[in-house]
Amino acid sequence: VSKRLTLAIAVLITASLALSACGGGGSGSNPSGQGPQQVTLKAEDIKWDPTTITVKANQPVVITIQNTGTLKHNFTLQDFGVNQDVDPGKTETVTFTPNKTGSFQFFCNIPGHKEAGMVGTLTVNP
Ligand SMILES: [Cu+2]
Repeated sequence: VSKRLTLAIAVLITASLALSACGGGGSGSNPSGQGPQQVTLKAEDIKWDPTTITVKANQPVVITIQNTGTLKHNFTLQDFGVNQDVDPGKTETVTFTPNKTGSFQFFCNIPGHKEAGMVGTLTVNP
């Protein structure tokens, strides 16, 4: 058996292991026994409360956004493709799975709000 073939087999085995580890889906298959990471975020006129969110990578995150202000607000998290409007007095939820670690900016995309301070930081830990 050539070295190259051995390597190819090793890669295949690793890939199938990784696939089976991610498989399963559905409820109750989370090895840590926890559900999604739940975060509640308030959109106020004109700021976020809290302004920092910390989550773990590769686990679903559910953010409940409560607009407690009198203006329409929006939650944008470009790095993970999240863009959700929230009307005054309304609550919306967004779900995403952070697939990279680091610090990412979230903000309100209503004109002027980001500039006025509706900016926060999502930290994704390994
Ligand atoms: Cu806003």
